[in-house]
Amino acid sequence: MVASDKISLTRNIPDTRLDECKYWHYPEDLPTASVIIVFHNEGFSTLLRTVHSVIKTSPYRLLKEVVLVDDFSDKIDLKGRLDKYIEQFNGLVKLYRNPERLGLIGTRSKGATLATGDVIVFLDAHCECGKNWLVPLLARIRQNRTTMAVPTIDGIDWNDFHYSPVYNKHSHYRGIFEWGFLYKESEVPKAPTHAGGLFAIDRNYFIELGMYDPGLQIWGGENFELSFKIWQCGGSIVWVPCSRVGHVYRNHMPYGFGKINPKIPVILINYMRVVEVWLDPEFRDYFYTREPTIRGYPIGNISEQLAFKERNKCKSFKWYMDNIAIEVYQMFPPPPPNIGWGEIKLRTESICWDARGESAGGGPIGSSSCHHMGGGQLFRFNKRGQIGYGERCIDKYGSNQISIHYCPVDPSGRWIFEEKTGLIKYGESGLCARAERVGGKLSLESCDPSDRYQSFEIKNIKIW
Ligand SMILES: [Mn+2]
Repeated sequence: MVASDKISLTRNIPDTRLDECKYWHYPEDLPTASVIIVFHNEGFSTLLRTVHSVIKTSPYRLLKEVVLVDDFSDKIDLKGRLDKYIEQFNGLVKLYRNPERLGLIGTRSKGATLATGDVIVFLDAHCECGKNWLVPLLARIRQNRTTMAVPTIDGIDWNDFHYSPVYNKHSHYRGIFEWGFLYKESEVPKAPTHAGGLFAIDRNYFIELGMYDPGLQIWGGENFELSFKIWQCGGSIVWVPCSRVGHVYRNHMPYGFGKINPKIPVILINYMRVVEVWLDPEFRDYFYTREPTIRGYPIGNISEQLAFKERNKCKSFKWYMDNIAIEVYQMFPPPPPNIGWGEIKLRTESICWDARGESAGGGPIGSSSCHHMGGGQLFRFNKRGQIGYGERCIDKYGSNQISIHYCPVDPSGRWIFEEKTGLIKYGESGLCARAERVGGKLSLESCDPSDRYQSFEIKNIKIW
């Protein structure tokens, strides 16, 4: 915030568009737009810089209003000072406040019902809009009202607010996903998903879609829900290269989960709702192979969502994979089933493999007392010899250590679990994993079935 506070609320940012964007002609009779900005304890200057930037870069006749919806912030400058500040906009900027915490997703849906423009444009509360960013989005929606139009996002540095493109200027990208539903991107043509924060959509179409599933809590997964729903039920998503919006990428998530504190992360509950509604059964398994601990967790009532799908004769997830998200299979092949998941534990002692806070490219992992809570002690051993840890994989490190690596595209590995002896062999190298009883060491040593520190079991854990 110190950096943001020092920078003008009406600064100019670089024009990062392709040259051709400067010469495109757009129709005159475009729909009007309501820009909706939802926030919770946002910085005063980042929020107001977003507002100023929207107004400064949008044609006056097309910008119906800027709708600010405060999701129950408690920061003092977002109270009276904010009300006072927006008076200068003479009613163009409207401010609504939730009487209690509703979450980002619910608040966005609420913003859509409060808006009065033909098109709603959702922006995060820490954005700056590029030159003529709004018109190319509205033009795509004018052409087809069931198209969601997504601007191309530039980066604003959290530390010094430096503005720079994040995408290669002459390449075009699109949003996809991996099987744990971590959001990913790949190069164009049409866009199977969107990152979630910034997009334009016809307001009535969004309402016809039932907006976001009201069972999704706080934030997370809503971009997939809306993407799958749009594509499977006859709409489309396009990324618009001539529309550029800068977004502050932060190294932390200021939008916390408030009082809700279930036994598994809220995001995973949201993902489960999306999986159970929009994925065909065989695809659901891929997700639960990646997130085995949550299978069966109660996700509330989804009958409304299923009825919507039925009523609108929405297409199958297989259709979506075969026609829209075509590169997901190549970039993230379906994970083979796990032969075991949970903690990798010595048979004779409560000592478990432990990632110890390491990540891909970091130092060796080790072992520590089993805590049965997952986290750094949660691994998946698949049928094709790969040991997974979150979206990463476990492999050899140096001559005889073990560490976390980026997974190869092919979901296979060199590990062999020998059920009878409990040995975890590293291919045909003659090396096996060995956990020391003390000192937290985990290494690869010459296989010795009589060494009880080489004899493991893979034991399911129950986290809820
Ligand atoms: Mn953001």
